Amino acid sequence: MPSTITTRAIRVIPCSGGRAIVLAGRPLVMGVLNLTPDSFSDGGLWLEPEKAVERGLEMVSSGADLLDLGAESTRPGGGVYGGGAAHVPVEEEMRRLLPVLERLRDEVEVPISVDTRKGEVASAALASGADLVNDISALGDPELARVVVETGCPVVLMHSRGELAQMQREIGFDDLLAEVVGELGSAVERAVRAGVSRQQIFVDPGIGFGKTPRQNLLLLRNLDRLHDLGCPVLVGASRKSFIGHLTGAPADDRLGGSLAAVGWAAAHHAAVVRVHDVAATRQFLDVWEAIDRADEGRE
Ligand code: HH2
Repeated sequence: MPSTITTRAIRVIPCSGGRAIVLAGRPLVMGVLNLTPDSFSDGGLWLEPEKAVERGLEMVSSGADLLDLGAESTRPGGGVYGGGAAHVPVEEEMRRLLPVLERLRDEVEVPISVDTRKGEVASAALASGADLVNDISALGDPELARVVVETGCPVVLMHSRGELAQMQREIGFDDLLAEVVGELGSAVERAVRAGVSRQQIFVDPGIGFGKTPRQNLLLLRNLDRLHDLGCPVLVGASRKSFIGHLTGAPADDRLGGSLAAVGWAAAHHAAVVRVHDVAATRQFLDVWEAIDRADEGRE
């Protein structure tokens, strides 16, 4: 594996509420907290607000550098997920999200991201203390772009094509890497034209969103290509179905495969890894980083 982290420049990305994302050394660990009944690997586990807050606190004490709160599953239809995620109305998404966000905001220091495609939800979440927006539709909702511009918060733009219900049924890349990088680049330029600061944008290849298992592997294999876009890269491969496809393991038993993807992402300069298993990921990355820095000569 190439050495990566010792040469990385420190970069501070300010959030809207006064916190900041500090990129230096190993990739930051973003802990996934799904406040949904139907997420593909942990649906229903954290629906109860008390349990969700406990889970968020546990992830932070296990070493999460960021939390990502989502109140709408976005698993695509077709492929292994049948009809895909159910549509969640704005009011329901906010009902699931805001009480947990408000409690966690008071109790943790790390930046909190809201995983939403809806401007109205993002606006309420940012007003309730969220620090950044993670949008799998890459600002498909113009209202969401407006909210990001108005608050100046960081935003994750993820690659996907078409509607969630259809994207696994309509996979059609002629040149996977050129198209994913090109489309993400267009999303970045659209966001910048709408007024988003380029310095606030993360890009994400969208592992599992409208891609075959092999295409997911190829995107990870060629992660370096995403750096051409000049934005920090976030990778969300945790427990995804390409790991099940390779190994036969069910979604709640894919830690080994998820860590392989984390190691690969770390070796290829990812800035953030989005994961369900925070403690194991931190242990993996802390040891990985110690090996990478061993030449620096501290005991
Ligand atoms: N993957 C999921 C959700 N949000 N956001 C980004 N930026 N990148 C990803 O790869 C990504 C994401 C899907 O995972 P999960 O949240 O565990 O499942 P569900 O959508 O079923 O809630």
